[in-house]
Amino acid sequence: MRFLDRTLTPSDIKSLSIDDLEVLSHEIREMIISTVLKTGGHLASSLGAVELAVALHYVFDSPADRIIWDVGHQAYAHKIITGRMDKFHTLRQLNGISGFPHVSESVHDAITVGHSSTSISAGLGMSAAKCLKNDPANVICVIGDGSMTAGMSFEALNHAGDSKKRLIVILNDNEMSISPNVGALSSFLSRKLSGKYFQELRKEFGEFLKSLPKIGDDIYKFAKRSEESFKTFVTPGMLFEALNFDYFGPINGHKLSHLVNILNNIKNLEGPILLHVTTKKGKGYRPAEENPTAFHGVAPSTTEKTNNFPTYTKIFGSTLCQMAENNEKITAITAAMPDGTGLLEFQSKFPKRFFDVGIAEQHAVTFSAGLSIEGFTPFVAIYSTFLQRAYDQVIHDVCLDGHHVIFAMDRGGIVGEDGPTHHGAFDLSYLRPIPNITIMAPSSGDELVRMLKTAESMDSPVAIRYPRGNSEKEDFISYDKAEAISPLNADLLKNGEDILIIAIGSMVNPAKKACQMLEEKGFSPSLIDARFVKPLDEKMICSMAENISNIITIEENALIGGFGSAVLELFAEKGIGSKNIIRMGIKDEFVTQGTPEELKNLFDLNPEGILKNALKLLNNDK
Ligand SMILES: Cc1ncc(C[n+]2csc(CCOP(=O)(O)OP(=O)(O)O)c2C)c(N)n1
Repeated sequence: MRFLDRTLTPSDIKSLSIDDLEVLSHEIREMIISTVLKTGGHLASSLGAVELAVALHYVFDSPADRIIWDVGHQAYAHKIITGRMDKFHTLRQLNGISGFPHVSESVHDAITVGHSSTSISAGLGMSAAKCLKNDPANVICVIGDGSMTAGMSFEALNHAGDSKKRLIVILNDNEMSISPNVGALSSFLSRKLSGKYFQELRKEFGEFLKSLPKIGDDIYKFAKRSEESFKTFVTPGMLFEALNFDYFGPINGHKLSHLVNILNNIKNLEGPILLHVTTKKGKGYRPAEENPTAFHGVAPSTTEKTNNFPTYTKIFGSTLCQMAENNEKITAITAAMPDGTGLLEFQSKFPKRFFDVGIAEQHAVTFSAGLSIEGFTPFVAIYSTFLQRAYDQVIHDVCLDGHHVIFAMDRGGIVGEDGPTHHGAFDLSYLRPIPNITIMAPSSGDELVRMLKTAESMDSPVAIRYPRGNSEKEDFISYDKAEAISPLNADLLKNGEDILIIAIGSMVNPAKKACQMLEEKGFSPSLIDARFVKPLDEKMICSMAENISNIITIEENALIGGFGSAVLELFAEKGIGSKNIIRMGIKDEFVTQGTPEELKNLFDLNPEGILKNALKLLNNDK
């Protein structure tokens, strides 16, 4: 009988032998591979953390002991062991289980996650609370070497070292972020792993000792002490010990016997502990081991390719390269996502003007302000959801002084299966109130090229937000042929009398289709592609709205504070008093997971939904 023939809970595995745990890990790995190749998901990271999850649940008592998975994309084995095996096939689907730990799903998910580098802060908070409650339970944070590079992790390490609270931090070191990990910390960790540097220095030191004619007691003790401090000096222990952590490792994170031993040993120690574990990303599935970046996130096997048209990401990356050929001031910045944001071509063509700063969105933004101050034109390529982390830097370091930094915001709107932590649902709302910024959203691939050119020609902060997924045709306009949009104006696509639809970005195309449907029903709609969220083309919007009483605004963004709100603010200011206005967009809730289509349907963000709302207004009018 297989262990996974029945649903497991953590208590089921406590009585197993180490050999049994090995077999269980093998079964879990098989289940992860076969399921994720169907459902899609974070395959390589989860395969690397199977033994870690098994050992943690074997040694600790979740949920009394809190196990916190940083980002949470590596926690599939944890899900399988904590009573979710029978739902595992619903991973990342509408109404299925989440791809990340989620508190509503299990008491074993200590906190809901998806964005990186939060685990040590959350864990330290829990540990401080346990201290106040005299609760002796453990708090364990599992964090990857990529996530460890973020400022937030260092802020937490700094606080943890000072507070001396009981906290176990497990550094899951596979030398990879999504792409190979970058930065000084990463080189420091891998230098130790190769061990060459240390081995060579140690050999030299030993030979030096041997060359001494006679080693007296004192010299010997001194030599021993020196070797100890020397060892600390060249190991990652140096860094963590300096922050008051007791450092253990590195140990092989796929050897269950080692993991179980060391976890049992450190379990009852006082103060902050750092256990350094080395793992292989993609472990046990050859294609993922060989290409962990490609298997970091895999698409569902059922994904129907709607078309092979270039994605907005691709159009951005390719246009930026064309731009950089002509303008040597163009620079590109990514926070550990060169692939996802479409910058690989730029990286290889213009390596000196390309900056991967690690998972450090705040730093990426202020670093770009620095580039701009020195006369460069930085394009910060970033997912909408991750720019949230750098809000203060956008306001304080870029917009306050009006620096020419361009935010190329990918994944604006609903992203799909990654769910609530990853939708770009808020950017229009959070950027709109900031003075000096121009906000654009293209309705097509060609428009994106024009907007990039427009942004290049400006001299102030700009955000261009575009959706995940494909554009609407096979090719896109080349940078040379594209004309900057000047003056900043909207596009009147249809000039009818019965209803005015004002759409932005990804919602322009569905609105076009809805207009056709309305025309087929005998109505005469107007349609504006607003292009700019800030500043609005007040002249066009107001002149149209003054003559048409039925109005719909539509956006793939939160309704609160978004594009529709901007239009209503404009109407209030100008005294335009139409009562028949419907704002369409994302309601006041966190959007769940599912395919983008399923999720857009929930909010009527499709041609049929727009038609339905339009008919509501038109029928009331009669
Ligand atoms: C704030 C934030 N920025 C970017 C990401 C995208 N992201 C998800 S996982 C990941 C790499 C994490 O690397 P590591 O912690 O080493 O884990 P591994 O996948 O190697 O196991 C990145 C950049 C994120 N989730 N959160």
